[in-house]
Amino acid sequence: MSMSESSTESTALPPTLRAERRGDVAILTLTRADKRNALDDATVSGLERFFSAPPDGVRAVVLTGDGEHFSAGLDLTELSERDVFAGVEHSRSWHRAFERIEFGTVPVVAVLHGAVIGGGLELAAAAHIRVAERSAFYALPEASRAIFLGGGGTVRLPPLIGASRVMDMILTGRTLSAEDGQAIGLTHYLVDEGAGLAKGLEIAGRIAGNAPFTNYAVIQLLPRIARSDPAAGFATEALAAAIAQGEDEAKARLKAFLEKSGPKVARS
Ligand code: 1HE
Repeated sequence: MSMSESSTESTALPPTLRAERRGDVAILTLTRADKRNALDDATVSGLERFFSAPPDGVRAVVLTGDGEHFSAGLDLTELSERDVFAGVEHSRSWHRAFERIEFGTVPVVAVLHGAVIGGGLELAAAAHIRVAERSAFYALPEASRAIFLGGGGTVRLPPLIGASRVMDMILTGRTLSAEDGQAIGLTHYLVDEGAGLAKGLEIAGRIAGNAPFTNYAVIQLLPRIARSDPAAGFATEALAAAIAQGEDEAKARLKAFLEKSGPKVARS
């Protein structure tokens, strides 16, 4: 049953977003294929609402797009009407929405194909895992349009691929293929055309099987520890480790392993 039939959360979504449920995984799809899933204000605010309060029982989200492209980025038709102050507020609204993805309550797997451009790449960078079909291509064409990144890309992309590569992408507008993206760590999983959603669901299903607190601690703490000084990082890690091991779920899973009923780690 789709969530639009079963819960009130998604009734608040704009028509450019569709939420569905597969057990404890939600699929959130950009549905504006006729405009190449360009991100307008209503869509960005819908993303913020969805990720601020994922439906009850959802333990991971797959984020994808209808049509030939994941997202052409910022809806350029909305740009001409903004003055400077409105532009700052607009960028901040994207920051709020994407912050709810990166630092939300559940891990997010982005499934990418076709254009992953500008704000579309900033959106993908806010997800925790990226699956790319071979058609996916990444670009930051802001400079050629005489604008600037505004969806958090200057913050989120450098830790992923290095400030120097982001500099090159912005200044030259060059396009990276899904394979290029894999070589530099942007694409976590490279899959054949049409295989992205199945792979994304498989990964999300595995993630959903983790203890919710561990997933939460990973998405909340890992990026912050990576940006902090090591001494603060070690202290934060130690506290998280102690909290996690005190959870009933951890006790049960460790007991299961010691009693030979828990899973072993398998070779890849
Ligand atoms: C759009 C947008 C858009 C398409 N805003 N309407 N993003 C860009 O600079 C990318 C601009 N788009 C493209 O380069 C191409 O559209 C694509 C490579 C993504 C796809 O090409 P194609 O040939 O499949 O589609 P199309 O014919 O170019 O576009 C189909 C329709 O979508 C068309 O509208 P129509 O009414 O003529 O049918 C396009 O106008 C519309 N469309 N992309 C609005 N982006 C927070 S700051 C972030 C800053 C940025 O994101 S900058 C990057 C902006």
